[in-house]
Amino acid sequence: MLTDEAKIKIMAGKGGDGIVTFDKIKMSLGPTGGRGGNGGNVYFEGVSNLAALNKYRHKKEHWAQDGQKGKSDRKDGYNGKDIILAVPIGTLAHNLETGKKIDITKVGQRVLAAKGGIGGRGNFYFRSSTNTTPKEFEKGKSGEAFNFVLELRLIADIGLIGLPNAGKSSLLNELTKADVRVAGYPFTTLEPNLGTLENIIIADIPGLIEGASLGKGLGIKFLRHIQRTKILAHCISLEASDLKKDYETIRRELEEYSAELGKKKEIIILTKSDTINPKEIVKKEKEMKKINRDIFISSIHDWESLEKIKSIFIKLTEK
Ligand SMILES: Nc1nc2c(ncn2[C@@H]2O[C@H](COP(=O)(O)OP(=O)(O)OP(=O)(O)O)[C@@H](O)[C@H]2O)c(=O)[nH]1
Ligand SMILES: [Mg+2]
Repeated sequence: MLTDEAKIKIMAGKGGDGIVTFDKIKMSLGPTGGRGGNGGNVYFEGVSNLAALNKYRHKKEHWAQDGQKGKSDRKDGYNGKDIILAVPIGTLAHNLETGKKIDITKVGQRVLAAKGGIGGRGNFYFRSSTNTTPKEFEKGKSGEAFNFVLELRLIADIGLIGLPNAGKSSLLNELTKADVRVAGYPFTTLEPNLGTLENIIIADIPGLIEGASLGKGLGIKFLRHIQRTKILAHCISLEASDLKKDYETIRRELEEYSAELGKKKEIIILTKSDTINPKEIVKKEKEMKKINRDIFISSIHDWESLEKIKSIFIKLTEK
């Protein structure tokens, strides 16, 4: 199962305390207490594994190491080790305390999420002409600690949307090397799937139905996975009795979810063309052209139609 949201607590390390020591060997009694090491930082780093949030389902608290105490002979304590938390690219990390949002979009992108506390100074740093034997030192500062919500928003280029059974997953399988389960009943797909066609990422999201924005069926929560796609490919089965009605049902749910999504570039793919006669196809295509000029016809049993869809997807995402 793909985890697309996780709440975690992260704690950067505390700075080590400074210490109070004196130079005994030289009998000088000069202060030699060193500085504590800094606490480790917590970072987020983008990775391509889209299931990377899964591990946060069980492990919710993440600490970086504390800095070590200062040492004698004016030596500083070691800094605490940083921790790097892998998150899939397309993750939005929302800091619940500060309200700040971190967008992780690239593999290898590393962002500081919680800074370790600085180490305290030892008594060596408090020496002066008037106080040659200071007993003062500083305590290390606490590291930052925050609660974060990590929200995965896949960065697909093209999002396949449509009613259940429209043939979205079948199309994804044909266009890419995905191996998604396909079946002749609604809601076969329960989680978003991704496939790649050359460099294009295609997302197949679970089917929507009328009232999805009110929670019907699987709801519209998966729409956030296609919020940042360049193009929506709206799949409608040619077997449907009223294509326009099917189209409008999905459009209403999209717009209900977000106006931004409603404005996204859309093409229509009329699927399962092998199931009706060519005359009917021409008629239905004509009718749908009144709504959107970018209409394409496909069948998973028609190799040529699939090649055409592939080249259209490539062309549309080139710009
Ligand atoms: N004849 C024919 N059947 C198709 C075609 N595309 C898909 N199907 C069939 O239609 C049914 C539904 O296909 P899916 O790909 O699972 O549909 P979906 O849109 O992903 O459905 P959900 O995951 O439930 O939203 C399956 O039985 C497929 O075999 C096609 O081009 N021609
Ligand atoms: Mg499906």
